[in-house]
Amino acid sequence: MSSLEFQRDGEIAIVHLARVAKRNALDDDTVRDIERIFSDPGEGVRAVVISARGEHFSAGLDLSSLTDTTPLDSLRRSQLWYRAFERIEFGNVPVVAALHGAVIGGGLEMAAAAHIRVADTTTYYALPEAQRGIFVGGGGSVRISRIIGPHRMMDLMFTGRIYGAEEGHTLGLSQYLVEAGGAEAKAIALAKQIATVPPLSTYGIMHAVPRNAEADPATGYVLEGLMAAMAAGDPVAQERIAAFLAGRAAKVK
Ligand code: 1HE
Repeated sequence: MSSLEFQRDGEIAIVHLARVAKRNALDDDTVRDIERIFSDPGEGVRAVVISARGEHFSAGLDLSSLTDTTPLDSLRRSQLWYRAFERIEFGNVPVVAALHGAVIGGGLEMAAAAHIRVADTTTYYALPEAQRGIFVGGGGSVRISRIIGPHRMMDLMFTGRIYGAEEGHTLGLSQYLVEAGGAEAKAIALAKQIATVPPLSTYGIMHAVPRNAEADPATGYVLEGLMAAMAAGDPVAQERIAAFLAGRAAKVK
């Protein structure tokens, strides 16, 4: 693998962007590797952390890909990015992104596909595409605008505005904000906790929650009810409920 590192730690896997000399700018090979890894993170993997080597999470699209490009080349690249980030969002396992430094352009589009984002205080967010005369092409106008709202996204794109870690956190770009250098450790701890959620509940959280947020309510209730019925009938749920009723499981305090 050219610019990604893959490590196993029990039931979790840790993927590092490791193209430090180019500030983890995403070239086609890297995005293909992301598609491949997240399509099949490995037998027994129950959660994945995506983190980055160096001072920055990612400088976004490798802008050298755009020299001598045609509209069709760019369209094909977007299709590749859509497939890769769809594998993060709607693959088999939850993904926790550990952010630090620059989370720019396509780097933010990739992070937006993760289920949980942990940022440290060095993190900053920007969408400089339009400043360069281009446009988001990795799903950002769908995913980022859902997180922060289309008007905030328009502001970022029109003005080149940068959000710091605190501001991004307030707007939902991260669910956790930790001290400088602490994002990866926190992401790993969260991934290990997430790995204990039984598979049917995990499936519902990953696949039903975001779909139902977009669905008409009547359809959403049917999907949710079916998901709840499947999960409750699973032996692992029966065991866990029995354990609580017998006083053997943790209380919610
Ligand atoms: C790059 C890229 C890149 C760095 N493509 N080569 N993204 C951007 O517009 C962000 C552009 N990058 C930056 O603003 C800065 O590089 C950083 C703030 C991220 C880091 O600054 P710094 O001072 O630590 O590093 P540097 O000296 O700017 O960069 C180190 C090297 O990485 C240098 O190459 P070198 O051969 O001269 O050593 C840079 O040219 C190279 N580099 N970023 C290519 N992005 C599917 S649509 C998505 C569209 C987008 O993502 S647009 C956003 C593009």
